[in-house]
Amino acid sequence: MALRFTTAGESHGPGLTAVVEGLPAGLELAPEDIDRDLARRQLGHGRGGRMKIETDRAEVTSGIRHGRTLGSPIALRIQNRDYANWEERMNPWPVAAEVAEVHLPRPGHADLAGVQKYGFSDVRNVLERASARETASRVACGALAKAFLRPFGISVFSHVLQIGSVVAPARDDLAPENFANVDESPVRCLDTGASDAMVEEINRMRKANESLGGVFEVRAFGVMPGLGSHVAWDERMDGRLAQAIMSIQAMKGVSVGDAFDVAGRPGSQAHDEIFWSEDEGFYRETNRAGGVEGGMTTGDPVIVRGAMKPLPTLTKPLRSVDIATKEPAQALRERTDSCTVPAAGVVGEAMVALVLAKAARDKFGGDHIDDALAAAAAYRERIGWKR
Ligand code: EPS
Repeated sequence: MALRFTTAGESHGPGLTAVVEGLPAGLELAPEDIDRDLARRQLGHGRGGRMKIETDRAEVTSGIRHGRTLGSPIALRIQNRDYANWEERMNPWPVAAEVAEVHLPRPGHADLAGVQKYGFSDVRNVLERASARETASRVACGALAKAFLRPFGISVFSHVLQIGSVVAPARDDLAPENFANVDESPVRCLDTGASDAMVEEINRMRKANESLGGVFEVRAFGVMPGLGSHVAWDERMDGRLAQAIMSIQAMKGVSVGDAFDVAGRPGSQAHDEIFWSEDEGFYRETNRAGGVEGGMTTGDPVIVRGAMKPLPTLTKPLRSVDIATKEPAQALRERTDSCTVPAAGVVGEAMVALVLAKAARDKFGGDHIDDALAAAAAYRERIGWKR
């Protein structure tokens, strides 16, 4: 069965729900596997008041028994603690109280196109689902994908490369151990100097009522060659990674490997030459391709970046129009975060893990995790992959 997942839930509704189908039976899992990533997603300098209210935990209501998957759909539920403060406004059923509608769409948000498309008079009917609160569900699903990838030797990490105008120095020497302490930086940046400058930039811009975007990078290590395929457009790994990253709220760009830099180089400096040795088998000395060639993984780390726009809820709102009166007005002003690029990196890890896990499920099959691992071992043997 193909790996797939779906999420449900509004930002201030009773809770978030996710269902992951297609993981094999017998996979070992602990509650911490999920809750650790949920907690990591809540971190990061620049979050607003909401994160003091929520302590995200996933309740598993199906698909896992005594710490092992059953092969059946895994259902997860994450409570919105803030619902206690929104019970009238977000109740699934009619309430006695008069609930004011929101009529001020924010430039950059789903608000205006959403009310037009779905025929609403209340922007809240759109913004609640468009909110990045939904990414908590994705991170929970991604934690399951990471647990599936782990016995194959695949690990997925992320770090922040840019916040606003502060750019961390580029590094091409990163290994899994370099990410051990990345969450200790308040902006999840590996460079201490840049990390401090990013925190300052957030503080400075927050005082000026501004929000900030930036760039994060996800790296997956231990990925065997041949996940994804050149044979069909929708099997291509780079296409799937791009869709997965772009589907994260507020993303405006994605790149795989050296991407936009490669576009400006001559061909001789754009590719990764191929070598072979008895010890290593096939190997490359560079990874400009970001671990994907011809829509398939190459065996080198998969490297994907996401470019995030500044959050569109501004404490000094932009010009907009009241959708009821059509009069000029300032956009909705709500409690908000000023920068969520560090959290977006954690969401990026989840999405990349889900894409790789799906491709590994497609390639190795099996109803029990041991079937899938045996198929992967036979494949490694056939292609002589030694890493
Ligand atoms: C969000 C706005 C903020 C964020 C929220 C996403 O929520 P609120 O409007 O309640 O202050 O905190 O993110 C989360 C709740 C979360 O868990 O990440 C938005 O409009 O996207």
